[in-house]
Amino acid sequence: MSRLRKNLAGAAVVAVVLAVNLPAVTGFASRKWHEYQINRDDYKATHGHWTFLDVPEEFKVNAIHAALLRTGKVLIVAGSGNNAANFAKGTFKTLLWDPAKQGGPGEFKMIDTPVDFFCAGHVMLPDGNLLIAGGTQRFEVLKAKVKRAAGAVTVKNEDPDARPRHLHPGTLLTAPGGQVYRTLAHITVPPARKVETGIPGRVRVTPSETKVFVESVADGAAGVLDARPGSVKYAIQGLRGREKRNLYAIGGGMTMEKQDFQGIKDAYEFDPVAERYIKVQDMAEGRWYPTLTALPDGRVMTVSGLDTVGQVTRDNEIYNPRTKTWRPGPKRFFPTYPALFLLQDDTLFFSGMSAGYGPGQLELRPPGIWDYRHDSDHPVKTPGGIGGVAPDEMEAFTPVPGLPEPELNETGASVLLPPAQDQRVMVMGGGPVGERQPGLPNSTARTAIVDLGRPDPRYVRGPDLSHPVRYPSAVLLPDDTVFSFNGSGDYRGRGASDVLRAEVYDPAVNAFREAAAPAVGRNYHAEGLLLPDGRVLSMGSDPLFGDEAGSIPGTFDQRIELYTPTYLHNGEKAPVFTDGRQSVVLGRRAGFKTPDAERIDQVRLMRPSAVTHVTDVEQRSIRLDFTRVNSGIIVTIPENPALVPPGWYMLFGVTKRGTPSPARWVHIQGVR
Ligand SMILES: [Cu+2]
Repeated sequence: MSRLRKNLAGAAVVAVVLAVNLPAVTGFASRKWHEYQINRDDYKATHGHWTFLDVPEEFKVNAIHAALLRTGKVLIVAGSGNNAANFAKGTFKTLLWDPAKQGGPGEFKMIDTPVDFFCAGHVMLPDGNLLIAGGTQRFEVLKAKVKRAAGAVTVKNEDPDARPRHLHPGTLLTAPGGQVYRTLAHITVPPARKVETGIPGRVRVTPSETKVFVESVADGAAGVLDARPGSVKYAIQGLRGREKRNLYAIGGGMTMEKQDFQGIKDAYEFDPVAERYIKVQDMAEGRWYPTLTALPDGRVMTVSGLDTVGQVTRDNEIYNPRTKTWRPGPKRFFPTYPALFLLQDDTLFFSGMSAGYGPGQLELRPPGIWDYRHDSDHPVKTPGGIGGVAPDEMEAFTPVPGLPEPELNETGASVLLPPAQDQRVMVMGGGPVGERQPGLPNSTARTAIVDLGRPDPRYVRGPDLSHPVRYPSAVLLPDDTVFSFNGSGDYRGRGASDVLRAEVYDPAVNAFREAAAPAVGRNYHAEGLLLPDGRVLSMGSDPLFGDEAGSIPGTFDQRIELYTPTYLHNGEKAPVFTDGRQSVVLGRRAGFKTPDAERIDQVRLMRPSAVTHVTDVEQRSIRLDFTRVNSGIIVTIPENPALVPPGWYMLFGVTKRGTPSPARWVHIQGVR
């Protein structure tokens, strides 16, 4: 550890001690001194400054998802807000915040929310609509509350000439031993598929498969069934004749274990101009904790998530915004909310970080490069249960070695470092899979960086964060630094482990520098994003407990904070753009008017964030070549859509001292 790093870490510790561990007796004086310190101009110029956003009571929501729209407004999605009572009542919330109207009328607006988007995935589409897919079908049932044995089955139909068959919830299934189970959701079972074999008169019939979750009709252990996955054939009651022979269910054991959350198949586009959700085709799979990544042609790769029966799906799907429909994508297992970035050679990089669910074995979640266009996609047997990976599944996937502390791969942040042309991904912090793992720390200060432009990329350790944390937020800033803040030392802030931490990573010197500490500790279900005026929004936090001992349940923190980086406190007048092109095709040039051309040293094109659960695969900052002319600058947009996925971007002009202009929104269009 260099001396500089030691000093930085020391200073950060002092700041946190001041902020959180004030003894009651000296509290008042210390707080006053602290207040004075952080409000001094020279402190703001070196550390930045935090303020609270004043949110009227009726607009307070559980901020679980957030996206910056091309109108400059921020969509803050709660859905049920991780609140089972709201879920039961069907109370789903979305808040729209307009930073440009701060303190004025129309600053906040509630948006009608059609389904429970809690734990959906989201991504910007080329036209500026936000695709939001998945959400909550059913809350989890903890083991202590499980009253009846339950499990997932697959209903099969072997009849290619049958009509689609609807089965109501409550449909009864009988196991060979006589135990009876009832289905818990509506399903529609399609007919079997006929495939020509090439031999005249002979077709091969592939039964259709539809998943459904069932529970025992009998209470308690009477319904428990000990069996291997797929080994039990269940008869569906009430069927006769041909239907009875062709329609049945296959499943495994029925247990009294914890029942996981289940995902919905629903997908919507949020229109930022009409300010409403528009229903599009359902996905084939239910998804809860999926990741959506924009592809160069405007389509969206959608992976992972808990499906309609609460299992991590490996059936990925691709959304086409032109037809507003879904097609199956190549099958591949990822843990939930995987950090999956588009690289400039049109492959996808999984950083190794994820949030939430999936088996912990490292061989099932290696970081690596997925050549999704050349994935063979033939059905793969999955030894070892759900999400098992057969060897042939690795053929389109090149693992990237070298990640330090590889077992600490959950709830860490991942960013494509600025500028995106460098093709370097950094991971920060994180913890073990699940609540805790024997022999492993509950969180890490580790960072690691991989240069994906190299022939054989591997992770190398970066400078440590000032504290070990899970759930760190990481936001790209227009001056090519990364703002890293918040997080907790333990699972969901347990043991009062929130860290009032903020620091800035500068890729140019590969080091962190301390920033002003936020006032609110934030852990699970928290997020941050860059605003068009260069500030950073910070919100959400969903602690498991409300006290250090863990004796009372936690409450969601609805307070919102804003961070003003040092570059807005350095005394320099920010450059401004007064006019310019609103729409530019990839590879073309475009002029932007500014009286500050001489002072503009760098130009960045920044894709707005769509963030949840420590996962933001959208934000990226692209360096633009430019020339100065009399009345402004002329920029050149790179021509590679895998570097600049089509969509709306923020254009920032940045001075030598790092002061950004307010952003100008530019619509980057693909070549048709
Ligand atoms: Cu969650």
